[in-house]
Amino acid sequence: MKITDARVVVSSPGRNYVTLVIETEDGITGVGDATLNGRELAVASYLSEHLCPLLIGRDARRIEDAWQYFYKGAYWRRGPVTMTAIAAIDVALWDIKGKAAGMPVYELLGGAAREGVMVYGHASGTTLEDLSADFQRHLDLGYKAIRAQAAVPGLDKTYGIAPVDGKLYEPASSNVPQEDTWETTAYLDFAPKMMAHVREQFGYGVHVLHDVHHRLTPIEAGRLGASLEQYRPFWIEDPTPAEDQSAFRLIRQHTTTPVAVGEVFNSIWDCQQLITERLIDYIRTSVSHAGGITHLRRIFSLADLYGVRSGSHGAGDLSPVSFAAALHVDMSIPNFGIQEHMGHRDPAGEVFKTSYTFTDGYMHPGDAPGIGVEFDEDAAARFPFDAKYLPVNRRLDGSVHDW
Ligand code: CS2
Ligand code: MG
Repeated sequence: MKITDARVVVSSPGRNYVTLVIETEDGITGVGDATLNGRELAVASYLSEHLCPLLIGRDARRIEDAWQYFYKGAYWRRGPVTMTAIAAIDVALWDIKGKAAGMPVYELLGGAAREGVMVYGHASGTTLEDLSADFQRHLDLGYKAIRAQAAVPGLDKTYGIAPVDGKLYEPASSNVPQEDTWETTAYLDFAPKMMAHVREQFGYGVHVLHDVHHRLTPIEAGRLGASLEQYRPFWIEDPTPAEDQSAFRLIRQHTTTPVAVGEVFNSIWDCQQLITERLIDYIRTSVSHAGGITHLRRIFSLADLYGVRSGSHGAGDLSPVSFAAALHVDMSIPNFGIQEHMGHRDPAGEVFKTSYTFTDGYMHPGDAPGIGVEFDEDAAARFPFDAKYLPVNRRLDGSVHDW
């Protein structure tokens, strides 16, 4: 099954997405998501200039060989750009294999290990009252798990607060990086109050998650975890930057609050110590930034040996293509934990025709052959790329901090 064409489509239906389209001599087409928020054109160029020419003539059925060829053949291994590009190829080839077999990809991965995939939505508010209203809205939609984020009093901008017009939160919203202000003490004093408020309002029958977004030192993260234990969060996410995997030992020494890390990871090596030392409870690596379905399954298999469960990233800047692929992986693995489901801003649905469904807090990828997403290139052409940057965070003294 020779590959006859491989092309990159950069478009902006609601936000920027980079989509790889691979065609075979049999007329079967597969798609992969190559979006890297704020650095989209780097991956688009890596694919179109360096990898797509090498795809032509390859056998589309040889997914593992392609993965090894583009990983080891790069010489310069790992990194978000390389691994997002490889991920897009990998997902597109799995899409083709499913279509050729007439089966949804999860069937090729061993079939359904569950009836549905529990997802969590994003509730937020500039005040605790607004957070409660958004939290209730997600409960009314049927979510069993909801992330809670609220503006920190005294800080003019806080991560994760959706606009009041009901649009989905989109951090990459300006054509130069927005500069946010951060003060850890104000956050550490406020976070327990926010969690207490949510539990007082909604009880303990719903999973409540919280994203710290890389902003604490390890000992501050241990203090946060300890202060939240009585409110039983499902997890605290990215409590501290994870380049230093051994730093998580300090967090474990101070709290039993579950820890989730990994959305910025792009290979098994980024999380090997975190998993094998059981320093985390959920690994958040995504199908679009960690080398595709092939590599993500390796990471989750390693995690399974150590009692670590999956909790994949699923923000709006991962396109419907990678969200669909994520659901196929989620359906098939034994150590599934939870799947982030932020949704996608209109008019993404005009470009990505999806098969996945949401019912009472659970999602299913559908049984369309492949990953179940039809990509409308003509529609994509109506939404040209619109360069946007993620924010930069500064402490009150003006020094750059983790965003
Ligand atoms: C966030 C992401 O959803 C999350 O857990 O950490 O929305 C993250 O901020 C974006 O993906 C960055 O592009
Ligand atoms: Mg996050």
